[in-house]
Amino acid sequence: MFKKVLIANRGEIATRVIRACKELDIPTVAIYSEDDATSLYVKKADESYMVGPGPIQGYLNIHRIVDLATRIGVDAIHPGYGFLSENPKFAELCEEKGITFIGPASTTITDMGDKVNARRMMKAAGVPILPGTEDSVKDAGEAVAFAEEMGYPVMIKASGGGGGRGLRVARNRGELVDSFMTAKKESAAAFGLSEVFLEKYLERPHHIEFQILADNHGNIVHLGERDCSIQRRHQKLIEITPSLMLDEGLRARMGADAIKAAAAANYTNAGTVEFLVDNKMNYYFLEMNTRIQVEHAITEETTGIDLVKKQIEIAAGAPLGIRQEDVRINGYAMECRICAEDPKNNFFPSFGKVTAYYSPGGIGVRIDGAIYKDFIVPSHYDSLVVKLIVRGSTWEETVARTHRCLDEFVIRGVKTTILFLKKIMKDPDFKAGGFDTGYIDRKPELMDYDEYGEPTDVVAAISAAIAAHHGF
Ligand code: MV4
Repeated sequence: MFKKVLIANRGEIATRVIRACKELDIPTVAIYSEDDATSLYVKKADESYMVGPGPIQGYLNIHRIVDLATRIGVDAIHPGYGFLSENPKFAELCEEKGITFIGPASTTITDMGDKVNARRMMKAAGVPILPGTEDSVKDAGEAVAFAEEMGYPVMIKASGGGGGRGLRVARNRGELVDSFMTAKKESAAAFGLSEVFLEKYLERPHHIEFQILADNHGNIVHLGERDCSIQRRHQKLIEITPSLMLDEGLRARMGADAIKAAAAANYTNAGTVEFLVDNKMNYYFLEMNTRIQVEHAITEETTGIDLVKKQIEIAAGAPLGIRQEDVRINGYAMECRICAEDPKNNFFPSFGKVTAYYSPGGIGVRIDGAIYKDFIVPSHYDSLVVKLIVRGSTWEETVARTHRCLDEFVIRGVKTTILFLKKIMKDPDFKAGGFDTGYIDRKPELMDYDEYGEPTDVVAAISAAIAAHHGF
């Protein structure tokens, strides 16, 4: 096993990795920037080092991080999610310096990071992909020719993109010609790669992703799926497992294709195969995420498998030790991402000091977070401050329990998404499983919540007493 693991990340996921290392009895190293100096994960690690005064630069400084690791006897690095987690140059530098990158091979990251290439590899492996171009598209004329053969609407996607960046829908020739050059320019600016490709556009699909685990000895299993359709501007708000729309047959077929996808990519470690599913239950490979994801915990709750510990063990060369037939999905789990944002102000980030904090508890409740009373939510990073992960034996119980937990939550000093999430838990369409990727946009009434929360029983009782006193 590893002698010392460095976590090249911050916040919630750094804490999550430290917890896994402690259970495996592996010493940990945290890195931090100036404004994270007082963060919880920095104190929880066995050693911690400041890697940059600037907010973001330190966490992205490949050479500084690898040099530090080499100097202090670190033999493995966990990249978490975001930051360097899908940077093939970072994985490659680790490989060169003899430090184990806890993730897939740098070549796999490169292969899956290029979306045109990923489509090609999946098609060759027999995994269904959306109709689209085999190569990147050079000019608007070529784009129009493809679109008119395929039929509108089409989606223009950046080959170097992913996760919702660099996307455009074109519903006719005019829109396609207008969008094409802009898409290419934006893609060049954002990803340093101007290549774009076209796909047939699927209206209001479901986003279903399969969790896979693969070891260095050729064993691959899937741990079921997560429905991540509830998102806003490509930011996920709520994730659910298992999906309410899949039956056993479809789950088995998609799971087998997820494994096929992983095998085709020479995948090792934990990964996610994303699919779009239409309302006729056709499914298509979308992309592969070569990292641990924010929403991994719901899969841990229904399968009982600690994904981060598995990542570390796999990276150390251990066999998977799980056969597909051993994987059991128990009940339901749902994650609510609690963000320091103001939903009523276009989800504008909210930062500053947390003046009061109380987190829910009880049966089926898990809190993975990085905040506490007096914590100062820094302004430079992702606004995710705590994840509420709830397990239940049925979907109905899981929804009711999540609402109960959101009601117990107290976070003061910064605005959060808690009340908005509570509103979703009471929405009849949500409760009936009637959601796809268009859900949030279709429901402006979700913004219609009382700024100060629903009156609790106590407040209601006091109000009633006052009303009675005044003779109303
Ligand atoms: C699509 C699509 C419809 N048709 N591709 C958005 C994230 C990126 N990974 C791909 N995305 C989409 N690709 C085709 N051909 C619709 C989306 C999409 C979406 C996908 C998953 C979750 C939320 C979404 C919200 C809007 C659009």
